[in-house]
Amino acid sequence: MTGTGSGNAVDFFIDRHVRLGRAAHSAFTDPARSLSYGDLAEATRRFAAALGRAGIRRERRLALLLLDTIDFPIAFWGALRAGVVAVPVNTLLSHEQIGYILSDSRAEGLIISAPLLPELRPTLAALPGLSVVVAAGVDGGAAKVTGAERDFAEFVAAGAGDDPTVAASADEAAFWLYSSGSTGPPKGARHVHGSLGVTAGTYGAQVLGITSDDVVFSAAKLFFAYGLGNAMTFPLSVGAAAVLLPGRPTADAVLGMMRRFAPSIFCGVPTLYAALLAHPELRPGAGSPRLRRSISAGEALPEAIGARWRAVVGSDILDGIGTTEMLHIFISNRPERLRYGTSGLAVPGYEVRIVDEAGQDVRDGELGELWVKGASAAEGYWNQRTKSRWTFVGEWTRTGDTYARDPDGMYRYCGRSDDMMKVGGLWVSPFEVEAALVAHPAVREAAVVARTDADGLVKPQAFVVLNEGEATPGLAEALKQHVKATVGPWKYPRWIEIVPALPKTATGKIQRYRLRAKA
Ligand code: 3UK
Repeated sequence: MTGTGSGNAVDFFIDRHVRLGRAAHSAFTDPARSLSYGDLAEATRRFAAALGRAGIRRERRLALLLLDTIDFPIAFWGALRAGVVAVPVNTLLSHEQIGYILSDSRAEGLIISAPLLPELRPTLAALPGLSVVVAAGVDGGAAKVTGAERDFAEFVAAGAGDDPTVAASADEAAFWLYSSGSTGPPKGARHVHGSLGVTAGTYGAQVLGITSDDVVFSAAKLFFAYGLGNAMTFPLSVGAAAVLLPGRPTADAVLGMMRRFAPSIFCGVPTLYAALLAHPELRPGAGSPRLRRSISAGEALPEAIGARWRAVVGSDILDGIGTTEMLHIFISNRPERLRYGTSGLAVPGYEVRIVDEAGQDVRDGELGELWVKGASAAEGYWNQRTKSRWTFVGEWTRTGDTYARDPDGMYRYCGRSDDMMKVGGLWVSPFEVEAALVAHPAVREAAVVARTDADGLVKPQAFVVLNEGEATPGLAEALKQHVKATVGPWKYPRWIEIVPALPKTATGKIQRYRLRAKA
């Protein structure tokens, strides 16, 4: 897939377009600024050179805690150009979790959106290995920096000079993406340069059918494997453009983007599609006269949402399943082969199996764990050998998802084989929410289970046992705020039921199945 033989992904995704005379074509636009392919080639060269001057060498880690603006692709592809490993971090995580990821990855540098910096300074001060902090103003204005911190525009400008592009191998580490599990800290999945081209050649080319005329808008953020593929890998693979939204993807903000930039491809998660369908101003094309494809991933798309979207917006939503470990989507619906309520068929380039506990393929209609094989799989998790050996089994990757194959061959999601849930496309561990609830002085015990809301989407529900005399009005609201503030805004229990005791087994284990039945 490469043009000149360099396995460095920047050659195929950026420099090739400049060689082919597309330097003036638009690559990225955010509400404040835009970047052509030529600008991107130049800015990533300067950024890569600036990393070298700042002492960040090949194979070392550079964390990105960035809102979606044109600075994200500059930092991400600039790092790859230099052979530095980019580590995009979820900006919604708690400071504690961000601190963990920076420390676990041994990040030597951090590129951070300026609005996120003031609150994070105490966390950063406790990381002795972090030597370079660069703050990026969201609209390109200079960031307020103190001490050794640098401003992004100034950092990039200082990187003029020789071409810093390294002739990386396609098998060389390019970026890590952290993913959380039901137990233990988040794990950094290590991805190589070549995997980007693999996802572009499979899902990007064959399911999206993306061409240079497309304009992509992904409400799912670039720090997420889903957003990274949607709004960087796929458009850059064909010389197309992406539009970026730095703020929260509320239904209002998303419709505003659709009207202003008229994207042809829209990428969302089921919760957002439900919010858009509830918006009084949703119209055919969802505001964009050019809309030709809508895709969904992150959690299962309820059948009713797909059917309502088709009726109101006038085109289908293609649901597909991807994972951080596989980088992007490997089972998907396609325009010519779609059935709502299923994830579709294997994307060409991937093989899937549904296996029982003995590792044998199950028959059609029977439940088993979904395994997947494809060239975009991560190399393993950083410094987590036991979890790596469990997940990456030779050429196969275990998903932890329970699936069945329908008689027509379509793959149907049937839940997780662990206790994890996806809420708005983001992971929630019930144990983490329980721990946050119990840390509140009013709560003695808590149990959290998944409950399906009126749209068919999963949200956490909590059952709590209170300490003596703590049942005050407004407590449920206070507990929700407490969970939002301590573990993440999307993780709070949407329903809180106060119970005198939790159902338990003789050995004292919470009987979650009884709570699930109640929910
Ligand atoms: C669940 C789905 C049912 C499933 C992702 C697109 O979500 C992504 O990656 P994560 O590592 O989570 C993976 C897990 O999420 N899931 C994702 N999509 C679906 N369940 N239907 C779906 N369509 O449990 C899976 O194991 O956060 C999505 C592209 C790249 C990605 N990394």
